[in-house]
Amino acid sequence: MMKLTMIAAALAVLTTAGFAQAQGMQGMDMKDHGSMRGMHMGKQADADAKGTGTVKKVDAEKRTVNLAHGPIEAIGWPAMVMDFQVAGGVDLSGVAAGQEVEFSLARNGNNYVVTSIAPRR
Ligand SMILES: [Cu+2]
Repeated sequence: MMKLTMIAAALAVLTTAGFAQAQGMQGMDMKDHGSMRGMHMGKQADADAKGTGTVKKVDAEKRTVNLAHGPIEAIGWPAMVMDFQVAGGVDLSGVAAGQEVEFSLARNGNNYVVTSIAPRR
C-alpha cells in the first residue's frame, strides 16, 4: 500500500514536469505579454483559425501586424494584443492601423502566421 502511494506520487511529479516542459517548448513568441504564453497552448488546430480584432500597427517591410484580437475559439486563445508574422502573398496594402479586421491564422512551427486579413464588413 505504501509502495503504491509512493509510485503514484512519483508518477504525478514526472507527469507535471513533462507537462511544464512541453508548455515551455511550445511557447509562442509573445513579445508584449510573456505571461500569457501558456494560455496559447490550450488547444492546437491544424486548419486555419479565424479571428477578429483591431489593427494596432502594420509593418509592410517586415510583414508583421500588431493586432488586438478577440478570443480565438479554435485554438483556445484569450483576447490579447500581439504581433503576427504575415504569410507571403497576403496583400497588406489595404490594411491600416485602427481598422477592424477579420483574419485567419495557420500554424507554422511554434507560431501562427496570418494567412488572410481584411476589413470587417
Ligand atoms: Cu495572442
